[in-house]
Parts: sequence; C-alpha cells; structure tokens
Amino acid sequence: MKSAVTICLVPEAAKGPFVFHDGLKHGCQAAAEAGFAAVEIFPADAYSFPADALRPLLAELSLTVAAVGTGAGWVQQRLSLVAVDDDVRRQAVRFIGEIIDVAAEFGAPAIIGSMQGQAVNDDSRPEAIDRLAEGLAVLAARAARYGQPLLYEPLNRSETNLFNQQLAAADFLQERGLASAGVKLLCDLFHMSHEEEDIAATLRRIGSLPGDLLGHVHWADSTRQAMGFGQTDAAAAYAALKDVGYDGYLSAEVFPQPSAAEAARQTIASIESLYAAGA
Ligand code: LER
Ligand code: MN
Repeated sequence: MKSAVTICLVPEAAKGPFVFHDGLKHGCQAAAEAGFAAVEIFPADAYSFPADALRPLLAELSLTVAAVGTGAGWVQQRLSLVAVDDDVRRQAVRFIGEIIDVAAEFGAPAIIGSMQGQAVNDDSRPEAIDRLAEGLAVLAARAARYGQPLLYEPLNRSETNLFNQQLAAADFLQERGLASAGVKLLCDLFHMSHEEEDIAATLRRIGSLPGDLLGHVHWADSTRQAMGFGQTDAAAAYAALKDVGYDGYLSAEVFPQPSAAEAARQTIASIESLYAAGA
C-alpha cells in the first residue's frame, strides 16, 4: 500500500477535507517533504488542471498522482449524475469525462464522490439509481480506453441517499454490470466510520468479492482528521486491506487540523507504524 495526500485547487472548497490548500507547488513540495509517495488532486475542472506545472514537480519530487477528484463540478456548478434535468446530467458526464482524460495522462483514475448527487426523495431513488448506473457506464467506458478504473465512492447519509454502505454499492455495481466494466469502490474510512457496523469486516468482505472491487482508500479517521485523531481502529482496517491483497493508495482526505503540516505528519506516522508493525 502506498501513501497519498490531498491537494485542493478550488477556492470554494477551502474549508473542505483536504490537507493542502496553498497551490500545486506548495502541496507537492510539502507532500514530498512529509514522505508521501503520491498526491491526490482536487481541481476546479479539466481546463484549469495544471498539467504542465505538475509534470516537472512529479519528476523532481518523485511523486505520482494517486487519483483526481471531480467534486468541484458539484461544488461550483451543482452538476450531478442523477440530476432530473437531462442537460445538467449531460454536463455532469462531460465534466467528469474531461477529468478522466487529464487524469489518465498521469496514469490516475477519476473519483465520483459528490458528483453522484442524490435522489430528490425516497420515492425517486430507484430512478436516480438508474440514472447513476447510466452515467457510470458511459464514464467507465471512457476510463477503460486508458486502462483506468473509475472510482465510485459511497458517502455518508448527510451527503447522499444513493449508497451509504460499501456492500450495497458493491451489489449495485455487480448487478448492473458496472463492476465488470471497470467501476471500483472507493472506501472512505470517514464515511465508513459513520455508516458501517465494522469497518475492517466490511473491507474484508469487499476485498473478498470476485472482481477486484477495492479501488482506492481515503485514509481518514472518524473525525475526518488524520488517522489517529479519532476513534477508528487503523490497525484492524490496515490488516483487513493487507489480508485481501489491496495494494493501492491510502490517501489522506482529511481536514488540515490542527495544521496541514500536522495532518500530513500524523498520516505518515499512522501508515509507517503499520508498515513497521507488519500489521
Ligand atoms: C469525496 O471524496 C468525499 O469523501 C465527499 O465527502 C465529498 O467531500
Ligand atoms: Mn472521500
């Protein structure tokens, strides 16, 4: 498993759960200095994605790109894959598709978290889930052209009423043929700490399903602070991931509390102590 840390490039998300908010160069330098292997980037859109500035930074600092977020389409433009309005949905697919293209230049997948949106009410949930499946199918095909998966992230109930639990989302991906089309689950341990009875047991079940569904992990504590600053049993989660053969990223999508540097330091300490313990 490899360590990663989030860099937010969107002013409207300045209070969001990202470690670094002071630009690409500062974020990459601070990530490398703290000892991370990779960065996860949250850009405003594909057009403003700083590809030309990023390439030399990655080379100079020996970093890779773990993943690229798409949530700014929701934060800035209120786009979503389940919007009732056909045009908003088309724009959402276009927005994410363009991010898939730029992320692929860096060998990284795109994340669908906030951009899944939510059903207007419980009655409309089945149709919203059909729309979600349609959008994911189109976008998975686009990611597959680059040999990339598409990461789908269940969120806690205050952020979506589509899928809050990993196993329900796994069933959905399998039943709709999306798992075989390349959609994988993003397990955000913050959301899981609020929605799952047992994080480690759930990770073991997801990791044991056929089809290699475990695509990415947001390594965050129950407080949405760096791992170790909350109630989550990090050793149990890490052991579960290790036992199922997960070898992707543990990416710190957490608040910069008490400071960005401290959140980065604590994240690396949590991961390295587990490496060392051979947990
Ligand atoms: C995105 O990765 C996420 O976890 C959501 O809660 C949006 O912030
Ligand atoms: Mn997340």
